Amino acid sequence: MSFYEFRKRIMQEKAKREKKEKKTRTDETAQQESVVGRNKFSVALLGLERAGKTSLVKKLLKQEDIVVRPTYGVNLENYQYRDLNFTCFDLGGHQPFRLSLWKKFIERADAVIYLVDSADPVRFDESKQTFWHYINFAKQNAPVLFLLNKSDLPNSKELSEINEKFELDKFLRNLRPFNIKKVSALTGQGVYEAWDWVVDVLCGAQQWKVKIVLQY
Ligand SMILES: Nc1nc2c(ncn2[C@@H]2O[C@H](COP(=O)(O)OP(=O)(O)OP(=O)(O)O)[C@@H](O)[C@H]2O)c(=O)[nH]1
Ligand SMILES: [Mg+2]
Repeated sequence: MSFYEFRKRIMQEKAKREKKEKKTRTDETAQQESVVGRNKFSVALLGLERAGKTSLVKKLLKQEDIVVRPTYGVNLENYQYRDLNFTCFDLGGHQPFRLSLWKKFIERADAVIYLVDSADPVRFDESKQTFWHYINFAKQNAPVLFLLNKSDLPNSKELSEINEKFELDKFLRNLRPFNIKKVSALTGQGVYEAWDWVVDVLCGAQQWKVKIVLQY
């Protein structure tokens, strides 16, 4: 290959790369702008069966007296908070629902909340695989909140242990807003603080563009 042909090829590759980068930037901006100034959001709640997703939603809706049953398919619940409207996609955690439903709801969600039963270490491996598999389908900048549920139970694991087990430090290399919190959907401990974080991020979406949060 002559020097001129070589140079031409380099220039073509550079132009192609720049075009691709520009498109990615435009997509990201469009995604961010789509949440800025809105007062309606969708939030997907994920986690293996019995992690406590429905209990969390019931707690937020102050419907604790309702006996929770396993979710078949998806429950759509509307929740109003701080003058904002949320549609919660409370997804069934059993495997058939994961396979058939989760992807399409995650793709549409403005924010994702993943719950792990912090007192059930036997299922940590399965939960970890599920988490990392499905989080790939979330919108690029959608905030992800990782909740250690059932923290009221005496055998619930500590945050540092679960952080390590689930390799959540990988989010430090990620551009999406991310946070981990301990909650109990049963007692309500930490539930509103957790939700506040999601709301703060969604409302201030612009400033989160390249920010990472890891609070313990
Ligand atoms: N101790 C304790 N129990 C909880 C907590 N959250 C949920 N539970 C219990 O865990 C069980 C499962 O809760 P669900 O809310 O139905 O779990 P889910 O994730 O919605 O389960 P699927 O709908 O099957 O995916 C119920 O018996 C709840 O009462 C918690 O924070 N602490
Ligand atoms: Mg449920």
